[in-house]
Amino acid sequence: MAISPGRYLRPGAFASSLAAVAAGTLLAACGSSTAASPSTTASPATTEAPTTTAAPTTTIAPQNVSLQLDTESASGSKAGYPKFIPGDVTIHQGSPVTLTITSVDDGPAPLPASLATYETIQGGTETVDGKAVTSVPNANISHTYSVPDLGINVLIPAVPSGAKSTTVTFTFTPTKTGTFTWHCFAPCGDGTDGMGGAMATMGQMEGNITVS
Ligand SMILES: [Cu+2]
Repeated sequence: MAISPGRYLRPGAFASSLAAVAAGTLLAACGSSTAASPSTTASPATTEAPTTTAAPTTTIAPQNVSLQLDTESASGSKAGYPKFIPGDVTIHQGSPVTLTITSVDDGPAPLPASLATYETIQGGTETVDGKAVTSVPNANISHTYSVPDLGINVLIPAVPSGAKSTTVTFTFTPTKTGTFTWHCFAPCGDGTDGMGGAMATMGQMEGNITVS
């Protein structure tokens, strides 16, 4: 006679088995749930800004160039001074350029008769301490910022007594490209004619102006 295995199960053993199976299923379900848990480190929504590709334009904005004309270093050394800072500048053709030159030099250096052509403002409009000017008396010229190849001549008067600095603006529109030399033509350098030292040194009273 065949014996049913079930016969020999202790009372309650079958229920225990069921409980164990159920628990295993639950554990399995739990584990599987963990494993299958979707990654929640989704990258943040990348809301890209609309591409703003501006249409090409041929209009160049007005340009501002600031120059400082110092007579000594911050520590009071006069070696290498006076000079325009920076010595070299780059500008662009075809739109107005405003040079703003702030000078602290209160010493006049009138131009000699041989350089009288540089006693007049040329090639642009100038202001001195906010006032439009069309000339500066030669006796009061301290420096010039002259670019003969661009037809511009800026006059920088001596700082008035009682003032710490003078600010000159000069607005012009370069009409050709290239690298040109600017000079100061006021004899502010060394030697009997004032044309040595700073006047003969690139980076002091002469330098390059590049129009691109
Ligand atoms: Cu000078």
